Amino acid sequence: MSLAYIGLGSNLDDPLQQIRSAVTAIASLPQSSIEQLSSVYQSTPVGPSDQPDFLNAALRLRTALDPFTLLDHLQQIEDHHGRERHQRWGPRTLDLDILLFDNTVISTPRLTVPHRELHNRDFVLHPLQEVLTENQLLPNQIDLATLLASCEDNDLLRTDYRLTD
Ligand code: A4P
Ligand code: MG
Repeated sequence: MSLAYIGLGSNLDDPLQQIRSAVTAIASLPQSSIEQLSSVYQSTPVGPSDQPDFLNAALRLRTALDPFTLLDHLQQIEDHHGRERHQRWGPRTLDLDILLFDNTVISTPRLTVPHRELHNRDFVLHPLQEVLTENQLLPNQIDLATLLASCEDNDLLRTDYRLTD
């Protein structure tokens, strides 16, 4: 079994509902179970600024799937949520990123793990902090506090929204 850390983001078509529904879909993936969910955060967009604010969250998944099969499943879930791929860093109904997968490093055209923008993004690092296990390593073994101190500020706000009842 492995531990995968998944980042969730949405800024179109009722983002909270998109993220809740993605959590339900991830919870029913084969050979996998969600161990922990983060709070929901609101942030201003990175990338084109003429788009709505984002909601972001993260979760820890215990899984027997390999990283590429997990990515297949996550992309299917994105597609089922009306994801259209037009513009890099543009608006989206649902974005599911593999942030970390155990301490595995993957560098292929289809999949890069740890996620290549992880260290730059407060809207990824703060939710991730809530779901990390103690012995999980971060890129280059830098600790989370150091990463948080040096990443950009996207007016991050922790909301009271709940992902489960
Ligand atoms: N891919 C490579 N590595 C991974 C990985 N670790 N996890 C490939 C998931 N996918 C990975 O992604 C493009 C390709 O990346 C996939 O086909 C997969 O094979 P995409 O989601 O289709 O498109 P994209 O938007 O061009 O890239 P990406 O990487 O998802 O964008 P980002 O970097 O995640 O940025 N602002 C705020 N405040 N909050 C956000 O959540 N999100 C983005 C999207 C921009 N601005 C944001 C937010
Ligand atoms: Mg993505």
